[in-house]
Amino acid sequence: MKMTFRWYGDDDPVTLQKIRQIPCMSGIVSAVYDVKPGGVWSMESILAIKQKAQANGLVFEVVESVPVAEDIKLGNEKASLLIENYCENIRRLAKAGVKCICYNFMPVFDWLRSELEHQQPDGANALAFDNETVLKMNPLTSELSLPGWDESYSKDALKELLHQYEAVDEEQLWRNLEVFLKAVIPVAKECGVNMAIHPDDPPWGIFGLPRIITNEKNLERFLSIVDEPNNGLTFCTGSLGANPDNDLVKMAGRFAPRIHFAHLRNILHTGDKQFEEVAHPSACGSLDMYGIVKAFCDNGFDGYVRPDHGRMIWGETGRYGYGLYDRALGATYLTGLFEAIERNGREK
Ligand code: DNO
Repeated sequence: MKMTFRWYGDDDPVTLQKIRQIPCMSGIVSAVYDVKPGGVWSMESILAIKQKAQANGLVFEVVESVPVAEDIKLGNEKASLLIENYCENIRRLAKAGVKCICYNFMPVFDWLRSELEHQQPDGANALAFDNETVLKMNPLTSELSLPGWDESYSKDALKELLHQYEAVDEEQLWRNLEVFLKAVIPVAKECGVNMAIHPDDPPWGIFGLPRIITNEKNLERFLSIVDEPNNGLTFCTGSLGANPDNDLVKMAGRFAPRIHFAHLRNILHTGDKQFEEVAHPSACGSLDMYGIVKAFCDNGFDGYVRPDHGRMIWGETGRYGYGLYDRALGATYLTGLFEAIERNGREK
C-alpha cells in the first residue's frame, strides 16, 4: 500500500509543505488543470508537478483524473481523435513516471451532492446527498454551484449536451466505453500504466443520464471488457457505499488484484438514497472500513490509497471535501489500519 494525498496544484490552500508533514505520506495525486477534457497535456506541465512534489519529498505516480471528453462518452464522430489524444496523455504521463491514472465515465456530471455544509452534531460540517432534493433540481435552471457541476458550460451548451445524451442509454454507454477501453488499455499496458476507473458517485442515474459503474455485477462486466490486469478500478468506498446493497467487504476482496487505487472514506446512511459524509473510522459511519482494508490485505491488494473527502473541522474553510485536517486524520487512521492488519497477517 502506498499512502497518497490529493493536491490541486499551486492554488490549493493545502500546500505540499503541509502534505509532507502527514506521517507516512508517500506521494501526491494531482493533474494538469488548465487543459480542457480532450486536450493533450504539455510535458512541461506534467514535469512541473513532478518536480514540485519531489522538492517536497513526495512522489507523483498517480493522476486523478485524465478526464474523458464528452464526445468519447457520446461515441460521436469526434471520439476517435480525442481517444488518440487520451493515449498521447498516457504516453507522456508514463514518461514522467506516472504509474496509475484515475478517470471516470460519468456523463456530464462528476460527483454530485445536494448540500455542501451539512452541520454535524460535533460542530463539523460535511457534504451530504439527498435524492429528493436532487430530483427537484433542474440542471438547466439551477443556479446552484455544486462539486461535480462543470461550470464551464453555458446554459445553452449544457442543454445541447443533455439533448445529445437522450440517444445514449446504458447499453450505448457500455458500447462507447468498450471502444475507449479497447484503444486505451493496450497503450497503457505498453507504457506500464494501470488505468483505474472511478465508480459513479452516487451510483445511480441522475437527471435521466445513464450511469453504469455502480455495483458488483457492473464492475465485473467492466473488467471483462478488456481482461487485462492494467484495466482496473479505483475502489471508492464512499461512491459505491452510497448504495447499501453494495457489499463493499465482499467487493473489496473479490476485485482486490484489479484495484489499483483506493479512495477510502466513510459515509452515514440517513435514509433512502440519502447520506452524509463522516470521519473515516468505521465507528463514525455505515461502512466497515476495517473489513474493507482487511479484505484488501487478504487478497493481494498492492495499490495506491488516499483518504477521501474530509469534513471541515477546527474552523477550516476551503475546497469542499478537500480540506487538510480531517483528511490528514483519515490518512493516519488508514495507515494504522493497514499496519495492524498487515502485521497481524505476517505474525500469524
Ligand atoms: C471527488 C472525486 C471525483 C473523482 C473523479 C475521477 O471527490 O473522487 O471527482 O476525482 O470522478 O475521475
